[in-house]
Amino acid sequence: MWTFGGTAPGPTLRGKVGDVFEVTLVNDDEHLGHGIDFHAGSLAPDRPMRTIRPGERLLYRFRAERAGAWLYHCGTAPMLQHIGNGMYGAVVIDPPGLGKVDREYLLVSSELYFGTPGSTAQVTKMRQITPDAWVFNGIANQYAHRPLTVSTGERARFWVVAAGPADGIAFHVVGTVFDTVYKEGAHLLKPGDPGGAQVLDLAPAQGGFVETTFPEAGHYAFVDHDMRHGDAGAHGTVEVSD
Ligand SMILES: [Cu+2]
Repeated sequence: MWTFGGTAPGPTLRGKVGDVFEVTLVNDDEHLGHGIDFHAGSLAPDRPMRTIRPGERLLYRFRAERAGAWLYHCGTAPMLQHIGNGMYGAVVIDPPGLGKVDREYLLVSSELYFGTPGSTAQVTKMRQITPDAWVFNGIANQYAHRPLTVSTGERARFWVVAAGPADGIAFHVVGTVFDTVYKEGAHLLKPGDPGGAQVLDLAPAQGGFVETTFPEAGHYAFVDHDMRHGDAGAHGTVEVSD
């Protein structure tokens, strides 16, 4: 894989509106150029998003002017391969007045492509969107094996960012109704509203969060409700106990 800092997704950045982020990118790849593109800030891409060669470094400084769950990714062409090999991550900028919750999670969804990075076989899978798995936080089924844990009646917030590079997500938690949906910088639903929601739908590079409470003890699956994805790695479990 190609990564930011050795993991896919790369490190999560968290802050509030007005925060300034300074990131130093060092390209320690022996052969390929790489770069970085933070969706969370506005600036001229020319210098900060430029591709740097092996051994080079750059300083990327941006101010988070607006709240949201933002993608960052390598901006070097072909981005299908650079993102598809793991060069993506999330920046979470809290909306002003964001309420307290008992549990908070961040799930970055993506496709996972095995094979030698950049090989014809791997790139063919990327172009045809036939990944080896669809995953949350880089690993297929990891939260089925290690469930997220919540106590009965607790409020949980799930931040979700869709890294793609090709597919979005339909995030659903079996057995729950979302009373809060925040997508791309705006609340679609708040706890006092009469309606509820079942899915947070995100196109590639979009982000948001949902909140819900778990009414009783049990095992609540969370899935990408595009079942091609949910059945192939993009599912996990919330284990709720009294
Ligand atoms: Cu790259």
